[in-house]
Amino acid sequence: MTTEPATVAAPSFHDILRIAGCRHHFPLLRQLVNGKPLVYFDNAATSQKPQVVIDAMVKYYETENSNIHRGVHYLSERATQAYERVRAKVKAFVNAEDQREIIFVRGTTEAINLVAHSFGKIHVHPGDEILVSAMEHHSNIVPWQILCEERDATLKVIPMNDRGELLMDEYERLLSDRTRIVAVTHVSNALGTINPVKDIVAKAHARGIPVLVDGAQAVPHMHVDVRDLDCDFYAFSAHKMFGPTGVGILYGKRRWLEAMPPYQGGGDMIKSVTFEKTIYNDLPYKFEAGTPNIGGGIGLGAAIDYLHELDLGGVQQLEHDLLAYATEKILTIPGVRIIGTAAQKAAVLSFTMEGIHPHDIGTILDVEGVAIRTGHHCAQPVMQFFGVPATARASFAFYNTKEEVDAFIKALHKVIEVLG
Ligand code: 7TS
Repeated sequence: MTTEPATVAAPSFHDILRIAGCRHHFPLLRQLVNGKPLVYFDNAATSQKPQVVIDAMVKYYETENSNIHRGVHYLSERATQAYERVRAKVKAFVNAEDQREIIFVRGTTEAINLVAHSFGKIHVHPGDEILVSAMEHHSNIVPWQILCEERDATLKVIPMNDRGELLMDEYERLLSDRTRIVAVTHVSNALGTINPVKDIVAKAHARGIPVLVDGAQAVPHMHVDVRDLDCDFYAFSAHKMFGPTGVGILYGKRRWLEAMPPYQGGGDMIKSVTFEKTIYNDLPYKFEAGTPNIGGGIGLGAAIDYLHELDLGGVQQLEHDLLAYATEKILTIPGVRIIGTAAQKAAVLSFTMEGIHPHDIGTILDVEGVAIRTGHHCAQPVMQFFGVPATARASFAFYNTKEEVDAFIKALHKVIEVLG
């Protein structure tokens, strides 16, 4: 399995056609918005769900709903087995070595908070340093800032160039004897940059430093192989990969997870409790306190099956073509500035239009049935770096089409007509 786009085997023309034909699996996409066919270009915020994912969750609630890991009755055992089967699917999906390395969490945000809290508690001390990149989502900045404040440690930042690519020489210079962890995004939600995470991991490991990768924007678009990347932690959310909200995954290498203290206390994460002493459960349950999002987990399992059928190599090619097409078209519009022009990009097109606030672009596009996100995308430091308060962002999924890009471009012309 490969992780970098350049090395993914080219999918056949037939595969591309087949994937493009999968659009009808998504019932939400059939609706009109403001009397116009919906163009959903806000996939980086959350993707739509195929019917099989919706059906799997409905079936779970109709036939299997029960609490897990605690009942001896029929339904509880069925629900437990179904939920644990999803863990096995996730393990295969990211090619983890061991099922115990797969922790169910609420999403990427919780996964990173878990590591910052639990890893930080034993490994980060006064004077230590934590290294993040200049293009992180707030969820991969703030948990580390909280930790630094608590532990009297320092947050260091890997800089980027004006295309939105990390400066790898600077990165190497920033790695020091005081660096306790590197936390970096695989794909930037605000810029689309695909970072060379394998190289980032190798350089950190050469100095014995572990690496957490924020995979929220990577898993819907490319094969992720945590053993190939050799990362120590990998975090992602189901809702960005065609699954439900409220569930996500923290992958962690066993040797780290074994040594880390629990993040939250409660049911399921214990072996025994007395008022004098509690014995914690084994991995992965040590990090899974309380009743989890069982129905959401079932939906995640269905989303993984769906992606497996789809073939992520083909998805990547299709989205790449769509991004190239949209980029070419948008640059014909006067006053457009693309924010994020890295050589390696995933399906994100962030832009500004001269003299027009991004929120106004979003509002007019909405009237035309086109859904994009406008604002700082929870990446305010990225906005500061590029000297803009906000951007408009179109983000694509494999079910989007060139006809939709045309509708989007037409709507942008309308923006100029109205406000330009
Ligand atoms: N990391 C990245 C790179 C993200 O893009 C997001 C969400 C998160 C972490 C947080 O994920 P969550 O599922 O825990 O919320 N990004 C976006 C976005 O770009 N627009 O809305 C949410």
